[in-house]
Amino acid sequence: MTSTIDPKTIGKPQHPRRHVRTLTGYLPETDASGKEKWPKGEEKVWKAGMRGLDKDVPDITKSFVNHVQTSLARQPYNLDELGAYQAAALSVRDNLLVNWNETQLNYTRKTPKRAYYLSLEFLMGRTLDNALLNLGLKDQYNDGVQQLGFNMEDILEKERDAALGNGGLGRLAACYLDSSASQELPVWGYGLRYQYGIFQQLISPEGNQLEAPDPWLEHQNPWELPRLDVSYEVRFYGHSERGNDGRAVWTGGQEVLAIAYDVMIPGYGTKTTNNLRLWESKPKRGFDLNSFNAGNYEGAVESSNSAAAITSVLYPNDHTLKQQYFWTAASLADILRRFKNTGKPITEFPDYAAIQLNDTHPTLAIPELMRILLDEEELSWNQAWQIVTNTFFYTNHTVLPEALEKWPVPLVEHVLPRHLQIIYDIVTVEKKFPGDRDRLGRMSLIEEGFPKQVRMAHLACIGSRKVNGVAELHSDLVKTTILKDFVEFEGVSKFGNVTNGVTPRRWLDQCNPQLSDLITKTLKIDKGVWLKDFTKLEGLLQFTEDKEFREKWAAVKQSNKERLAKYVQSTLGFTVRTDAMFDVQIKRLHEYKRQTLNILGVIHRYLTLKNMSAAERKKANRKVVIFAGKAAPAYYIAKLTIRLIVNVARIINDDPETKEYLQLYFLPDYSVSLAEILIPASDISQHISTAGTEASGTSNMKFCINGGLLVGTVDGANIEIAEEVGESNVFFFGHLTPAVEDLRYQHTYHPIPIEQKCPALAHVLNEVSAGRFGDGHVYEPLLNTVRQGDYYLLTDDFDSYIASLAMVDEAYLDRDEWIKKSIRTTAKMGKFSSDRAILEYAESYWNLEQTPVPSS
Ligand code: T68
Repeated sequence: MTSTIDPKTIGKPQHPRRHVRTLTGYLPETDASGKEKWPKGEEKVWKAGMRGLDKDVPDITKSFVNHVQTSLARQPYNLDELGAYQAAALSVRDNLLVNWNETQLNYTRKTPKRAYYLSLEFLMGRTLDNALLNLGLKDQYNDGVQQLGFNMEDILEKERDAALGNGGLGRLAACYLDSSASQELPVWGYGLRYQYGIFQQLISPEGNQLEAPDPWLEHQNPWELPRLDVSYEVRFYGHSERGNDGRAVWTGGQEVLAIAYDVMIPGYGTKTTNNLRLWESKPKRGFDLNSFNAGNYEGAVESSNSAAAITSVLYPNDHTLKQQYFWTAASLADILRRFKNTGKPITEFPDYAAIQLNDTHPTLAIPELMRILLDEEELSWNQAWQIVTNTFFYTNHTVLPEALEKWPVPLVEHVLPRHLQIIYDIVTVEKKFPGDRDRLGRMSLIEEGFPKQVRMAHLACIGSRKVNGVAELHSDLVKTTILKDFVEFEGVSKFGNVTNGVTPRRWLDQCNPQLSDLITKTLKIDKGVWLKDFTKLEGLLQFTEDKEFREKWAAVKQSNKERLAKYVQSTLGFTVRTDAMFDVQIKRLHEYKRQTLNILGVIHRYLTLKNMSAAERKKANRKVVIFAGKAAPAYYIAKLTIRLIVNVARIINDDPETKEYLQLYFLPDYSVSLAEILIPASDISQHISTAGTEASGTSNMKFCINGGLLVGTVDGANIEIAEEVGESNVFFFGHLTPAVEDLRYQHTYHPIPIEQKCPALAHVLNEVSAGRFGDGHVYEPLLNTVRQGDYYLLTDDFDSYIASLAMVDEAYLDRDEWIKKSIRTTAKMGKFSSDRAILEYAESYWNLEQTPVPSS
C-alpha cells in the first residue's frame, strides 16, 4: 500500500514537540513562550538538585542494589553474574548520563561547529570496563562489587561484544569516537542498530568455518537509550516527477520509520560524553488492515517485515543499498533538524556541520543533501552544490579495484529514482570539464556496461571538500591510481593523508593493565597524562639499559602469555606452552592479507624440523603460531585457508617429534575482546599483505604498543611504524609496491614453473597435495591460486618471507636484545594514538574546535 505525502514532511520529526515544563526548583525556567531562560554565568543555580556522579563506594553499592530491585526486578539474595553485570552496567550508565546531559547542553548552548562521523560499522567491543576507566571510577566500582560479594573481572566477562562491524574500518570508527570525546571535540557518530552483528564463527570437525547468528541484543543492551521520540520517515521506490524549475516531487513507494538509539561515548579524564546515534528501521504502519481483514495474513505483515528487515543484519563484507540510504537519510534529517534549531540560514550549514564519510558506504548522503536543498529548501543547483561540497569529507580505506563500491543503475533507479536523476545531473556538471573522451569515460560517475553502474568512490570524491587515505603510502596510491584523474582536475590540495591511530585506553591500559602500571611507575608520570599524550612513552627509552626494568618488562609479557594460555585451555581445552615465542596473525581472512603465505610458512618450518636430528632441534626456538579471523561466508578460498590451518594444526600439535618446538592454533570467533587477550601476549605478529594492498592496518599498531615486534611487508602503516621505531626493530621482507604490477605481468605472460622459481614453496604445496594434512584434493583450489596466476605474489615473496622469519628466530635467541627491541618499539609508538589522528581531522579537515564542558 502506498500513499502520497507532501515531500516536505520527509525527514520531519514524527511527533510534534511536546509541551515541556521545568521541574519546580530545577532551572532553567521557561518563559511564557516556552523558551528556556538561561541564568547567565550561574550554572550552579540550575544544577542545584541535579543528579551528580556516584563517587563513593556506598553510593555505588546503593545504586547497584537499587537497579537489582527496580530495573531488573530481582531479589538481592539470588543474583547471578549476568544479573550483577546488568546492575553494574545500569549503575554506570546513570553516571554516564550525568556527563552526557551536561555535554549535550553545553553544545546546544555554545553551538560550536560539529562533526558527524557516518560509518556503517562501529566495532565497539565491550563497554563496561572502558566506561569505568573513562569515568575514573574503576577502583570504586571494584570495591563496591567486592563488598557485595562479586568480583569485577568475572562481571566484565559477562558482557557480550557489540560487534557491529567486519574489521579494521569498524574498529577505527570506535577508536575515533573514544578519541573525539577524550579530546573534547563535538563529534557524533551515526550508524545502524543491527539486530545481529557480525556472525559467530564456529569450526566444524572437518575444519570448516560455520556461521551462526550473533543475537547480541538478547539480554537487552544497558548501554543504549532508546529515543522513541526521535524518528524520521525514509522513502524508497515510488516516482520522481521533475518540474520545469529543475526541482522534483518524489512520491509513492514504501515509507519506513527510522528510530534513534543513543549510545553514550565517554571521554577519558574529561566530562565530555559524546553520542553515537544508531538507527533502527520500523514499519510506518503496523500492518495492512485491508489485507488482514480480507484474510490475507501473510500479505498483511509483508511490508512491515520488509521494513524491519533493513536493520536486522550486518552483512559480512557487504551492505545493501537500502541500508545505506535508510541510514544516510535518517542521519542527514537529524543533522539538518539540529542545525535548523540554531536559526541560522541554510547557506551557513557547512560552518556548523562537517560530515565525514567512512569509506563510500554513506556516499548517498551527497545526492540526498542535494535533494533536500533543491526540492525542499528550493535552492539553485549551484547554491546547493556549494553547500554539499563544503560539508562532506571522504576517507578511502582500500585501493583494491574489486573492493570499490558500485551499484547497478537499474537498482538505484528502482530504489531511489530521485537520487539517480541527481547523480545524472552531477554527471552533466562533470562533463563541463574540458578533456578527452577517454578521460571523461574514466572519470564518469557512471561506468558503461551491462548493466551500467554508479561508481561510489567517484561520487564521494567530487562531492567532498577533501579526500584522504589512511596511511602515507595508501594516500599516495589513492592519488596515483584510483583517483588520479580527479587529482589532475581538482588539484592535489584536495587530497591528503591522515594516518590511522588506535586508542591507547583500550589498546594498552585496558588490555594490558600490568604493562600500563609498569609504564606509570617507570616514567613516574600520572597515567592520566601519558594516556592522553602518548608521545610521553618515549621516556621509556632511557630505561632500555636498566636490567631490572627489562626483567619486569619480560615478566609482563610472560604473564600475558599465561593469561592467553589459560583462556585457550578453558575455552578450547588445548594446552598452549608458554615457554615459547608467540607468533600471531589476527585479521579478516583475505587472499591479499596472505594468511596462506603464513600457513605455508608454518608447514615449511614443520618440514624443516622433521628433517633435523633431535640434537639440531634442541637448538631451535620453540614457537606457538596463532591465527584468528573470520572469512566472508561466500569467500570459498578464504574458508579453505581456515580449513588448511585447522588441519595442519591437528597434525603438527600431535607430532611427538616436533610438538615441543612448534604448536599451531586457530582460535575461533575472533572479536575485539579476543584481540584484547591475544595482542598483549604476542612476541611477533604478521602483517604480510602483498605490497600496496593493505591500506593501513591498525592491529600492527596495537601489537607494537604492547611491545610486540612486526614481521611484515613494506605496506600500509608498517612503513610509518618502522620510521618511528627504527628499521632494525621491524622484520621487513618481500617486493615493494612499484614491482607488483610488473610481477603480475610476468605471471601472466612469462610464467616460470614454481619448481624452478621457488622450490621450497613447491615442496610445501606438494606435501599438502599429497595428503600429508588430510585429503589433498580438498585444497587443490587454494593451492592453484598459488600455482596458477598467483595474483598475490606468494611465489615471489616466499623465500624472503622465510628468510625474515629466520632473522626473527635469530633475534629471539638473544632474549635480552629482544626485550630491548620490544621496549624501544613501545616507546616510539606515540604517533599512533587515535588522539593524534582525530586532532588532524579536526584541525586540517573539519575546522572544529575543542569544546570542553565547563567544570561545576
Ligand atoms: C580496512 N578496511 C583496511 N573494510 O583494510 C585496513 N569494506 O587496511 C585499514 O587499516 C582499516 O580499514 C581502517 O582504515 C576495512 O576494514 C571493511 O571492513 C569493509 C566492510 C564492508 C565493505 C567494505
